[in-house]
Amino acid sequence: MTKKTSSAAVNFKILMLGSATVASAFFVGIQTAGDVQPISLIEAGGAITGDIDNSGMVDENDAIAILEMVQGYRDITPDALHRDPNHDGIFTIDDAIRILTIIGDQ
Ligand SMILES: [Ca+2]
Repeated sequence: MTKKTSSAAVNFKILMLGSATVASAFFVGIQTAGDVQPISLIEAGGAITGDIDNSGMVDENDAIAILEMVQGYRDITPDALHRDPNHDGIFTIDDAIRILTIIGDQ
């Protein structure tokens, strides 16, 4: 009788420990979700997303290049569009902001 009660208590503790583990893992997942980069800088094909001027790195010149294309001061090439930061197929100020955000985080 005593052993049965003890076994139930152990099972309850295990259940509570399991629940706490799941809850804490979920909480940690939510906390770290914001740390994930919104876009991947390097694609499998070798073209670097955001590297608009094809210099081999993403820097402020890429943001400037996008702003120039948005304003019509620079031609939009298919190669540049292939490196579109948010992959929506057009260049907007949002793309330049994404690049500046990435540079700022580094
Ligand atoms: Ca875009």
